[in-house]
Amino acid sequence: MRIHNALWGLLAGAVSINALLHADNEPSAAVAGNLLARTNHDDTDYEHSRSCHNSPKHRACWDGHRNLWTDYEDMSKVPRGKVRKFEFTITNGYIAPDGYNVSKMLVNGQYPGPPIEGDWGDTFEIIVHNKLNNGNGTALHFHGVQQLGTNHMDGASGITQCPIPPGESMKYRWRANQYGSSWYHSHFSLQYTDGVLGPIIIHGPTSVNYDEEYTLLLSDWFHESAFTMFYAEVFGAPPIPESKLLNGKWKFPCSTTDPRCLPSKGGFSGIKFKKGKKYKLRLINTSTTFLQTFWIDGHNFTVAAADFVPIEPYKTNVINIAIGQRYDIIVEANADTSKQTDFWINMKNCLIPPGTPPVECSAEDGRTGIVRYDSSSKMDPPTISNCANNKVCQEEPLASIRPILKKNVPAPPASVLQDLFPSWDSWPNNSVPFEQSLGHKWNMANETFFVDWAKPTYTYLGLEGQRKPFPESYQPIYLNEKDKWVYFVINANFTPTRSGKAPIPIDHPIHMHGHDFAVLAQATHQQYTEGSVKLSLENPARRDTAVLPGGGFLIIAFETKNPGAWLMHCHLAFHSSSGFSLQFIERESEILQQLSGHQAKTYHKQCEDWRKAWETNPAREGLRDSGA
Ligand SMILES: *[C@@H]1O[C@H](CO)[C@@H](O)[C@H](O)[C@H]1NC(C)=O
Ligand SMILES: *[C@@H]1O[C@H](CO)[C@@H](O)[C@H](O)[C@H]1NC(C)=O
Ligand SMILES: *[C@@H]1O[C@H](CO)[C@@H](O)[C@H](O)[C@H]1NC(C)=O
Ligand SMILES: *[C@@H]1O[C@H](CO)[C@@H](O)[C@H](O)[C@H]1NC(C)=O
Ligand SMILES: *[C@@H]1O[C@H](CO)[C@@H](O)[C@H](O)[C@H]1NC(C)=O
Ligand SMILES: *[C@@H]1O[C@H](CO)[C@@H](O)[C@H](O)[C@H]1NC(C)=O
Ligand SMILES: [Cu+2]
Repeated sequence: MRIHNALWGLLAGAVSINALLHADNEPSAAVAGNLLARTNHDDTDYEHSRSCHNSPKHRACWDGHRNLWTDYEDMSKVPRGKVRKFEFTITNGYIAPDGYNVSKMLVNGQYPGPPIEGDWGDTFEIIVHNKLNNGNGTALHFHGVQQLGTNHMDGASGITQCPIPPGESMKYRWRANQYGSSWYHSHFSLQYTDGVLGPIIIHGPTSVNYDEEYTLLLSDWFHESAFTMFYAEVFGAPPIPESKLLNGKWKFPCSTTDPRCLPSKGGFSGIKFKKGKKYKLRLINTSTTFLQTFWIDGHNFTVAAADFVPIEPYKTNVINIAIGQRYDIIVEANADTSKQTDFWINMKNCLIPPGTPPVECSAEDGRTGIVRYDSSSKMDPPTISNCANNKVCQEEPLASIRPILKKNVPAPPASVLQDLFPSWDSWPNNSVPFEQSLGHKWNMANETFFVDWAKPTYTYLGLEGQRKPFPESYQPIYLNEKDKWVYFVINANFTPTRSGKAPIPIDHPIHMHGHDFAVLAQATHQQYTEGSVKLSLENPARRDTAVLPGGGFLIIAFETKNPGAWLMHCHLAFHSSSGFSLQFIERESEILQQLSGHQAKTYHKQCEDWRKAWETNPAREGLRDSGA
């Protein structure tokens, strides 16, 4: 992906960022230019289709009485569904998805792992076998799934479980109150970057009609192990990916004299279009480092859902997707096929800092996959575009994300906004002035997150004996009042840190477990001060991942409706691993009640086994990451 050296230097903090910052143009104008007229719903009769069955012409309905307007956060209103079973074995293996042979960790021998697929309201049962031979534990998290009443199935190691020790298994079971597109991934250290992930597809209503669908997993890709690269983050900056993958495929331009170069294994993923049909594409960003820009040559599209939340449709021809985010888009197969029948699907890294245009058209090859109207074609399309219409590197504007199921947020008294600012600390000794420090770790709310896998949050809460006070590095934020709106500012604007150094202003995709939060405000390069910003309270954007723009702030709110220990972290995996994380302890007295006696015993046994396995694990001596 050839990001130029300036970017590396910038990330490493070695060059002045001013040169790049002055390029901060007026993003709103550029964004508006890209945002085509909103649909008048002329291509969907969804306002009139509340009581029918889901079909290509009636995607807003579901089963006759549930539809796009059903409150899916109320489990009693969700379809009953059936039980869907999956069995995943995690192993080590060699793969070459982009034509370069690398050692990774695989789900059922493949990357990406097989889909978890079913319908709205179904119960999903996933048995995970840890057959890794490198001593790694594992744990599966189901990204964006709210886990209403099943916090213990959240798969966060060090929080809701001890890791699954090598040679052992664990069964997850949860019910899908939401529907849409997402992904599952390991929540053991940096393991998802090394391959342990796959799509989650939950069929339900959609705010735009379509005929058929495809799932597109978009990812950056590294040729080294994430565990090795972690040192690059701590002693410098997040490593730059070598490659990018669309559904686990790409062509890396490697040197054929390199024995790891296997060009015959690389290639482009293709999807087939039939003229006149409409396709739902589930775009799922499973990246580790970069925000990406996505577009398809010769096509416009309509955005129908953001994360697990159906939205009022809007048209565009290019979209930015942060790590962990998803968009369901509907593309009409109506391209001009008189000169070509193959079209590039493009994906480009967004340049950091935010608000700047993408790398010049020539700097990075945007070609990532192919749409084919002639299914027999094997040709590469003639290139139409290698730049995304000046799309700036910024999350989709909040005003575009208007949930169909409307929820308003009560205005907060200014004093209740709690500041969870990110910052840097010197590492390994946080008393050393930053300039003299060897490395750094990330803080959230002035503390570096770190959990002991052998003593998860649940153990401190009293699942294996007495309730004990948390160590500071567990960063619990207690939310004990029931059904109450809580509000947080995540302020990245040069907050004083312990070591006196402010982090370089780049975008951080903030993800929360157990909730869709409302996004009340989002600003780039701007200081948050009380009362200085008008909050969006009337049906604001709701999702599980939103960007904290570089040097700016993000204000979120959610209702304490789901008891549990829920992580909130940066989804740039290397940041989360170096401490950019914290946890909410929501309605503590109700958390452990969710486990049956049998489940509590299983938890204890798995922890005992993990503690035993860990004693002889050589990784004990190395630089350990935050855990989650
Ligand atoms: C990939 O590399 C491993 C280790 O060197 C080797 O065993 C394996 O055969 C290679 N795979 C291919 C397809 O060449
Ligand atoms: C996990 O496996 C990687 C190699 O794939 C190794 O570098 C790392 O130390 C292991 N970590 C743990 C905690 O076992
Ligand atoms: C996925 O997210 C990363 C990180 O936020 C970003 O750089 C990348 O551009 C995104 N991919 C797409 C296709 O939007
Ligand atoms: C995409 O939208 C633009 C602006 O409305 C329009 O000019 C163009 O013809 C559209 N392209 C296609 C393939 O529909
Ligand atoms: C950490 O740094 C401070 C200030 O330089 C020093 O006084 C202290 O001894 C150091 N601590 C350790 C454990 O090295
Ligand atoms: C962060 O912590 C340090 C020392 O623990 C303290 O001096 C400083 O005031 C704190 N900063 C904020 C903004 O809370
Ligand atoms: Cu981050």
